[in-house]
Amino acid sequence: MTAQQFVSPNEIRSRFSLAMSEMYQKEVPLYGELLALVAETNRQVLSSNSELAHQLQITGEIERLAMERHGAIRVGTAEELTTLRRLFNVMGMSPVGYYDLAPAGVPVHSTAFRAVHEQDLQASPFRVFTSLLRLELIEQPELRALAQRLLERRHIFTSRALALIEQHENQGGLTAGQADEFVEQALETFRWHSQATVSAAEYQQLHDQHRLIADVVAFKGPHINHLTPRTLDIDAAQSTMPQRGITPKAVIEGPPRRRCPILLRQTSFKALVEQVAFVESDGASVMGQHTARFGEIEQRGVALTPEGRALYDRLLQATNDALQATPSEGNAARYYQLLQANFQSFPDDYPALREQRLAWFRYFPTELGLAAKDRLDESWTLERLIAEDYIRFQPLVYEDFLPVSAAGIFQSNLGDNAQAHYNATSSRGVFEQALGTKVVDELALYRQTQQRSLQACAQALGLGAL
Ligand code: OOG
Ligand code: NI
Repeated sequence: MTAQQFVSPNEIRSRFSLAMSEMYQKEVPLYGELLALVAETNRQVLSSNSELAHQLQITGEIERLAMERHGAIRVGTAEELTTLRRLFNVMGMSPVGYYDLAPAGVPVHSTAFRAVHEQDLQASPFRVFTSLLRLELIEQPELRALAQRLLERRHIFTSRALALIEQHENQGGLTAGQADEFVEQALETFRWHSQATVSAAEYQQLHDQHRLIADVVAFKGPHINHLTPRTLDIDAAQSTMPQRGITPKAVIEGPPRRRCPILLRQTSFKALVEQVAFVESDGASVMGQHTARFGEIEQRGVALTPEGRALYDRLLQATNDALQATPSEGNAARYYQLLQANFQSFPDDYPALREQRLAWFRYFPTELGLAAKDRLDESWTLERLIAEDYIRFQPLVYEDFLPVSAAGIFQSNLGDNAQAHYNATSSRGVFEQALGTKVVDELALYRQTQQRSLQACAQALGLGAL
């Protein structure tokens, strides 16, 4: 079998992402409505903001915009997480970054599975925010034991999916027929099951400990709990949600609205109350409700360097300190005011962000630069090439997540009584052990992408290095 006969991981990921979206639209029709709203908003932004349209054309983001989405799942054991890593690997997705949500009162830690190279992200930017429940944070020993028992006896992957993962590992890829089957089989893991695996009383116990625990433990598998398309104007999308019968959460997570968007802004619609059936010990079925699945939208901006990120974290913290409360419906206006005021000290134009090394960029040679190629030599610095308009730069889009925002998204879908406090220390090592590998450092990825674009410029302009 030669590599040519295998379907590329990018192709499998792109097909899987589409299949997942189609499944979720059927499961949660409101998500389809959200997609329509985002498509309409993006059309309007692109037709009215030619500068942004141009920028997205140069970086190629315009081509991936319609396929851009992330999803989220939650699993319960190391074995489930390890197997998920192998499943995502078939689609060219690696675990990037570590997110500890315990300090924010959510008993999980997480990573994001995604493609790591800009060319692969361009082919399909699909990502999955994947959380591992921290059973050790369940206080009552009997409840912890119940959760463990339930998790140990479930099988979240079909046997065909497991066989195809192994085949991929052994032969180095999947053929066309195998890839089709893989997409179909892998999807089963993420499907919603309205039949719970516990009795109504057990569900209640798990739920009372933390709603998230019931969501992870009481069902057959880690149903996809939301999907998130990328919007170019999250404020516009948020404000038109109610016109389409969608109720958004109180505040948009992340940085304030800016001319040059940074990192990631997110908002979601409230999780749906859904009918589920519990199984009693005598086999009888009892109807009940479960609330977990929702829809989300996000606006992505430029990725920040460690310095930029430190500044972001500091300003967000200052905002929350000044608010002295959790952002909510009641204090939303004041929260936004404080956020805007605090972020005044974050430069809001790309040249300043670049000069102060707060953000990552990609560099592109201009027609002018290519025409001047023969006159250039090693004495030309990057700054001079930029000053002469021989090289231009574009913001490198943030591909990851934000722990404070993620906690806000979790909380808004867990109800008001879910504010828990955990003193557990961050345990990246424990997470990596469960995952079976170290997570990739996202900052190294941005640095490499920026560096590759400089190398490509140097080559195009006949220079040694930049
Ligand atoms: C994940 C919430 C985090 C995001 O976009 O930050 C998330 C979850 O609810 O399982 O998806
Ligand atoms: Ni999300």
